[in-house]
This record gives sequence, structure tokens and C-alpha cells, in this order.
Amino acid sequence: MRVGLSTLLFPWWTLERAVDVCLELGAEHVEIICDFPYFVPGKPKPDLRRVKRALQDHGASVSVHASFWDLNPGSHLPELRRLTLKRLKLGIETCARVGGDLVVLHAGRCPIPELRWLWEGTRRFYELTLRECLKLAKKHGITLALENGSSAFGPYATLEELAGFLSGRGEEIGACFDVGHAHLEACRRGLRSSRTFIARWLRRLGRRVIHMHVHDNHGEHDEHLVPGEGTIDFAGVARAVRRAGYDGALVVELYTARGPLRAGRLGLQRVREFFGISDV
Ligand SMILES: [Mn+2]
Repeated sequence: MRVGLSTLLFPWWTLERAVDVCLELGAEHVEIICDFPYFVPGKPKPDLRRVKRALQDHGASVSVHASFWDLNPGSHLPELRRLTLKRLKLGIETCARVGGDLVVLHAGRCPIPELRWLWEGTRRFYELTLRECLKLAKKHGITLALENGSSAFGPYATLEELAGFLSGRGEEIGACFDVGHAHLEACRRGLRSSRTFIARWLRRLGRRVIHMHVHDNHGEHDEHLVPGEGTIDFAGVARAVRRAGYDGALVVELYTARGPLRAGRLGLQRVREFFGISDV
């Protein structure tokens, strides 16, 4: 398993600098956030050739996290859906340009989940958006990874729905298993042990898990803390991940405005310790 960092942690810098810092901290994989603050209309476009070269020089692999801010791939508003699709396509193209083969996508959001027709529409629109994304991804040899959400405000955000969605589909699409979000889901359901819940879903999803996000929280908010700073039993989760036979990237997906460099360094170190991966 390769241990990586997400550029989510470094919004203060340009994308080029953020990727360099991830590599300097020892990340073997970098996940590029194709969104604010790096990809914003009216701002200079990141130099993706330079980014690709830096990754190659370090022998690091790369993935792209497609846009999510301000968007909704399952929106009932056609204009918003079109804009979302445009931004998601930018993510897929960016991934191809930096030499990656995997793009992470979020679920759609339903404004009033209790309204059946609204929920069903969100699901249908989300699938239409996804179909367009899959066409472009296929052209570039890129696999899409749907991420389990931090809340259940849209179809396919929970692990159960995500597993159901993936069960009838081919290898062009898989799951991005977010450990922090899975912990929130277990806590929301009032389960005593999120470790058992996480282990069960890792087992059920099996080979459909093609990517992972790793971060901690206290079971209430999506804090994106360094593993060990919240209430997730990471030693137990690491055992479950190994038992499930997962061998992809472990993207340490942190966010803090206070001491991001320290958090990045510590996050990589903790994940290597928990998962028994030696330093590079
Ligand atoms: Mn995530």
C-alpha cells in the first residue's frame, strides 16, 4: 500500500507548490483537489506539465479529487447540473494530463431527502451525470471512484447504498472508501463499534474498494484530523483493510489551518505506523 497526501491540506499555496510539499514530506502518492483554490475562473491555471514532472521525478503516483464545492451532480436544476458536469470533466481531463488513472467523485445532494420524488429525481440525475463522466473517463483510461459521504443527504452516500449501486456495475467504477466518513456513519447509527462496521463494509465491498481516504474525527463532525487525534480505532481499521486484501493508495486527507506541515508529516507517519508500512 502506498501512503499519500491530499492537496486539501495546503490551500495557501499554488497547486505546483502544494504538490511539491506533499512530495517533500515523503508522500508516495498525491491526490490533487481539482477545485478551489487551485482551479478558479479568473486565476492563473496550474502548470500541469510541471506537476506531472515533479510526480515522476519522485516516482509518485497520482489521483484527482473532482470538484465538489458549490456543485451538485444530482441537482434538479439543469444549469447547475451542466456546470457540475463541466467541472467534473475538468477533473477527469486534469487527471489524464498529470498521468493519473483514478478520479474521486462525491455523491449528489437531495435538498429534502424525506420527499420521495425529490430523492428519486436526484438519484436519476446523478446517474445521468455519472454516465457522461464515465464516457470521458473511458476515453482517457481512467477509473472513477465514488466516495461514501460524511452525511446521508443524497443517494449513494451511505456504504450500503454505495455497495448496492456498485454491485451491478463493471470495473470502470469502484468505491473510494473514506474511513473518517464511515466512522461518522457508524456513530450516526448509534453503533457501539465503528471498527466492526468499517470491517464489515470493507469485507462486503471487497475488490470494489479501489481507493481509500484516511483521516480521523470524534464521531460528530467531518474534522479531517490526523489519525490518532479522534476516536477511530485505527489499529483495528488497519487490520480490517489488510484482511480485505486492499493494496491501493491510502490517501491521508487532512485539513487544518494551524500547522499544516506538521499535520502532513505526522499524518503520513501515523498511517505508516498503524498499517505497519516501513518508511520510504
Ligand atoms: Mn474523503
